[in-house]
Amino acid sequence: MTNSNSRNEPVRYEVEGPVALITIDAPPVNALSAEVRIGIFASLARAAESQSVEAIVVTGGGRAFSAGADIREFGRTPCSPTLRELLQAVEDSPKPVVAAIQGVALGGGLELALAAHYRIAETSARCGFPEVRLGLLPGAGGTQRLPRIVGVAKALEMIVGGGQIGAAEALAIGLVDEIAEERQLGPSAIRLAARVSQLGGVPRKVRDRQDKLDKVKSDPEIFERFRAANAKRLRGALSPDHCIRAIQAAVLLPFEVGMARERALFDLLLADSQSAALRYLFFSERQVGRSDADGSEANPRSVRRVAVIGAGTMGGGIAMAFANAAIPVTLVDAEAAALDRGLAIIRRNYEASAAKGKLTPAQIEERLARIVPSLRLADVVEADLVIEAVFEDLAVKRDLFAQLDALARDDAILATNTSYLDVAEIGGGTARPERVIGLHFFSPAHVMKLLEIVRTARTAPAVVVTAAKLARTIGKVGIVVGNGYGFVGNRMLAVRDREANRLVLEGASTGDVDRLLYDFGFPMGHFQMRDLVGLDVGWKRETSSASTVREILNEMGRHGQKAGAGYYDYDAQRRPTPSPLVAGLIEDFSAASGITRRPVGDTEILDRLLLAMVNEGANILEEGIATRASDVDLVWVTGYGWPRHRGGPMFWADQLGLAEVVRRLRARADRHGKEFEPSPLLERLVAEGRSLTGAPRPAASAPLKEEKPCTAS
Ligand code: TC6
Repeated sequence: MTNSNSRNEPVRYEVEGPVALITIDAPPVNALSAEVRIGIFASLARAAESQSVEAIVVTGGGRAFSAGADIREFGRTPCSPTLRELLQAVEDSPKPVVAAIQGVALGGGLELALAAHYRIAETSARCGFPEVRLGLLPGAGGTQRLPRIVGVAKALEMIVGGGQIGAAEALAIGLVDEIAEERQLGPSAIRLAARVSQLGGVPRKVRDRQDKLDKVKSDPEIFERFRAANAKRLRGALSPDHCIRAIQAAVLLPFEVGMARERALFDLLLADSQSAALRYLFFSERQVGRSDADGSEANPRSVRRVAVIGAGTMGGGIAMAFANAAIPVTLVDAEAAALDRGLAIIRRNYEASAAKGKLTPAQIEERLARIVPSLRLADVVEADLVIEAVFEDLAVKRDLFAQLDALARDDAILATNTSYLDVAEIGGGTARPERVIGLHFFSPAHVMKLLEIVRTARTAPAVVVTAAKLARTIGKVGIVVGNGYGFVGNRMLAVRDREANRLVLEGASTGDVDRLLYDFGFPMGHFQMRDLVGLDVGWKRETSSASTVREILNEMGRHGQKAGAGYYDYDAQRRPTPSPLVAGLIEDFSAASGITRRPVGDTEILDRLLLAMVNEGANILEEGIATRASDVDLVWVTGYGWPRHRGGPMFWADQLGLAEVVRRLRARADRHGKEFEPSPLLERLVAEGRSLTGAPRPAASAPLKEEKPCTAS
């Protein structure tokens, strides 16, 4: 093979016999940055000019064919060759181009493969269009070429769904032409290229294929059916809708016009705050867990076995989260009946996943085998990490920690799953306060992504780093937070709860509050969420004194969804209807509390619910309970259903403009009390002209930027 590259070039050019091999070598994921585009463009020209080269293979070095456009370049002035220009050059190449896919071909990377004339993938390769998760659409021809090759139904599923498919499926649907055995991709691709070069003539182009599109012309309702079936996914988010429109354009319009339509829709999305929010979350998630232990260089310790104390809903879910990640768990409960019940629920949960096709029967047994039940607390001795998930009571947890301290190995980490209590106090009686930490899982713990990692003033950096690494291992977004009441998530929720309760006593209805939060994009409203969690969580009959509406509801047995009644009435399918009884009860409670009810407008409701949270989030940052504004956002997006396309409360506040946030908070403080006085952090940021997240506030309609030639940096 001849090779004429200088070192560190992001694109390599080699020649083997009649085939030019163009390799993208831009770690970590071969994103199609300006330098890479320039490199591929120049290599294509070189291959075109070469007398000896008859066909071209484009492939990726390292762990990806390509993860697509360089997301960091979005929003900057685009430079030429743009991805679209590059792909045009690939497709127009007079010599056939074969895309040889290993690792992942995502977004623009898959578009590059679709512009090639042939595609071959290694057995383990994965393909997908994740743009929708960034609030975008495949804007370099993906929406026009994919339906031409795999059909409209599959294209809708892949582009609007944003998931990935494996090589076998890619072959089955015609996305790739051949599969290569592992580590045989290079030679197989070169052989394919040499073979197709023998065919002669103009290489076939995906753009010229029409058969799959014609099929849909007799079924124009396919798009409306898809919208209806995916209404939940489409709610409030712009990009899934624009993806559908672009695919529709592929069916209705000639290729070039469809391409222009795709570009126009892409440009709209790129200028919109939803995409800015989703791109911000993409990078924020990758920031999580980095240099969180006070910048310490501490090394994570290995966690080979975990013990979970308490086989209730939380303990069972936590055990599943570890078993799912192939980490063995000892599940301890003092009562045999509770342990049996917990194990039965775990089995039921796995069987439900299997019924949805997510697990095989063998996988269920494999995971169950990793959970070893025990009635003896002393069995924690084998664990590197012990997590307690018992009743939320300081005395109970302190006592348990004292026992665990005596039974667990000296180097084991003791963790509490408390959602509000002081972690330092829980572990205060142990001889190992530096190995005490909070691991606040969210219910159901095997499903919810969020894990608040609570460090006390004495938790050792190595223990924090270990928890952060473990979070990644078990597929959680592990946010390191300080040890303060309710940490980040529940502290902000408590503020929303306070305002929601005040609003309904002042004259709003529970339905008003819930409708506005739902329309904002939350999966459900505040009172519906309370009903779902259970109104009796943290409630005790002995101490209940009808001092709040919630206490009264509990005293009436209205414990929420599971009881068929809470703030709402529920039918057998757990569908809510407003309860006239509860409405009357709230009115009586207002009167008894001396509150004169009044009409409360939508703006006031939303301001009080959301701005109160923003203010509390700023206080949390000011106090150092959260390290970064993006951590506060991730807590709310991954744990509490804040709509992703709004970025999180801190990002949302930046989009409103902090000066506006402070102005509205002051106005609310005048009317509703000092709780709304702006956080000192907000005041300071406004004075300094800065934002919470570092994100600039977008112009109302960002002008499209002119393209300029790329210069390699
Ligand atoms: C598109 O293509 C649109 C085209 C139309 C244009 C008109 N760009 O996730 P990891 C970085 S839109 C820039 O930790 P993994 C990432 O930030 C794009 N950077 O690794 C991180 O950097 P850090 C459509 C990127 O193995 C590092 O790479 N494509 C990009 O867990 C490692 O990432 C996508 O949406 C990128 N495209 O997962 C794909 N991708 O170390 C997005 C990654 O400095 N990427 N980085 O923090 C992914 O889904 C995953 O990164 C992965 C690898 C599956 C490729």
